[in-house]
Amino acid sequence: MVSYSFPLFFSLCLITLSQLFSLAISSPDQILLSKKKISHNQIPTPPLPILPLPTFSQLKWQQREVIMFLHFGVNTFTDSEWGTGHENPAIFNPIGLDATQWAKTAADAGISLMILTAKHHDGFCLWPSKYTDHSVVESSWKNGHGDVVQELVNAAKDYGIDVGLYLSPWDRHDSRYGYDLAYNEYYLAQLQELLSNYGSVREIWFDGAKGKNAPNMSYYFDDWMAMVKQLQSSINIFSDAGPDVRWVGNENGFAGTTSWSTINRTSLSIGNASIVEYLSTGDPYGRDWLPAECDVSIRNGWFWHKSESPKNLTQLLEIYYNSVGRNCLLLFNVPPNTTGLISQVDVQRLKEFRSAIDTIFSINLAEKCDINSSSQRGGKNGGFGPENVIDSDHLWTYWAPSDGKKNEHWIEFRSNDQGLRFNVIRIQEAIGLGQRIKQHEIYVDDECVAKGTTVGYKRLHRLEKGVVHGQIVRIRIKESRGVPLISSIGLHFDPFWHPHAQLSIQEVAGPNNTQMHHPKEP
Ligand code: FUL
Repeated sequence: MVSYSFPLFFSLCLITLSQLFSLAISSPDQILLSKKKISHNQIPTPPLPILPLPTFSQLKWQQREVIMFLHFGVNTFTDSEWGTGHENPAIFNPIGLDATQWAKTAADAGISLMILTAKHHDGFCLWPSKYTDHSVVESSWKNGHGDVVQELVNAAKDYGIDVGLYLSPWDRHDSRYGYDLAYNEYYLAQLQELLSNYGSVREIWFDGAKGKNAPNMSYYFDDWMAMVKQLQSSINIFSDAGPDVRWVGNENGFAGTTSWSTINRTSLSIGNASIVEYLSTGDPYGRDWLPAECDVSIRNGWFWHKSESPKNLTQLLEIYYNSVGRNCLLLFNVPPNTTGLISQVDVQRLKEFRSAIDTIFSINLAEKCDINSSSQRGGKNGGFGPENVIDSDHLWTYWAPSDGKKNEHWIEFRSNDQGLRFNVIRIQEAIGLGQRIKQHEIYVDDECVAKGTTVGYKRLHRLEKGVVHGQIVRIRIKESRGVPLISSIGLHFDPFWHPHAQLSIQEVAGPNNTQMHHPKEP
């Protein structure tokens, strides 16, 4: 307890009284003025976020844009997509396997994460799991001393690439499958091996596929998820229902034109065909941040087949615009062949793909324009001006309109020389503070050339009428959750885009395309 002497107590009371008195005689205007004075001297702060928000690992994941899937295993040697589980492990013999070729191919394509099928539905393990003999140990490859997971990890490290693993829940080989306790223990034991012995793993893939005649059983998802998070702190867990990354609902590489990273996890479940539409669009009222990943193969099948060849560049670009350009990540499958290498035609196609993307996006015509906006948070020089949309930071510097303005927000680019000629518009939101934009329109010299709903991390519009030539480009945000925060805008020219030759989903997906991850049962 504090004790005061009487004179000290008396003078403290006097000071407080005189403060109260001066407050009482100052007019409301004076109070406002003194508040204003204070706010003038302060640096404008960022606006409050709008929940839900991405985690640190989800933000890192989103910035990767394109990642690589490697389907490899006994199916590669039997020319099949879904193995029976009865394959003789001796058939697995990729004599020229060179994981550095895989990593180099990825690095040359600007890919920073590779996900390997450590175990597919046939149950054959690409690492020497001590819990089964159905693995590389029983194969002819390296006389049973090989470990594909380890080779991938070593090669990826040399190229600065991260690793992810696919461990199929459905296992057609193991006799414990169908017995809840025994199989869940087996599955968890394998998860522990993969997530403890190979260093940092950035994504784990829980596939929802299961054949119609497979034994009925429950997976102990809560145990799996808890164990994964305990063993790998910066991992993202993929499944139809997250918790970190969700399936987009098809295997064509196409997201919905409306694409929210937010959704309600309580409405999702793994292997549920009735929610594919919800998975592809997400939910503006969703309470969970759970962005979508678009998995698609460079060939028709997931595994390598001699008879198949890679999709052409036009198809790959169509996929890119419809996945990365719709606020999603593109998980691109490039399957190693029976030698254990990515085929040269695929390597070549990936190179063409990367060089096309670089050609399209390396020049941003917006950089040469005068930029204006309807308003800006904190006034001129407040740090939230429209010029932030052309710097190289696509996350944490952004244009923010002032809070109070209820009207529509817009940002405008004026060419200061002979005009702008472009056919692609790129818009990116500062998603670190939540996904906000619900409706937007783009005008060139007062003519509407494109419109859409969500934006998210990245929205790409290829202009339906082809190349436009104009002086003033205005992007109008018609509706958003709170004020829109735009981190980057690009006006680009895509020499590969011919609107009349646009491909349909069927033309991109090929003949064996399936909506759910369920091909015909072998
Ligand atoms: C599906 C599987 O059935 C396919 O074989 C492939 O692995 C694909 C990525 O997921 O569910």
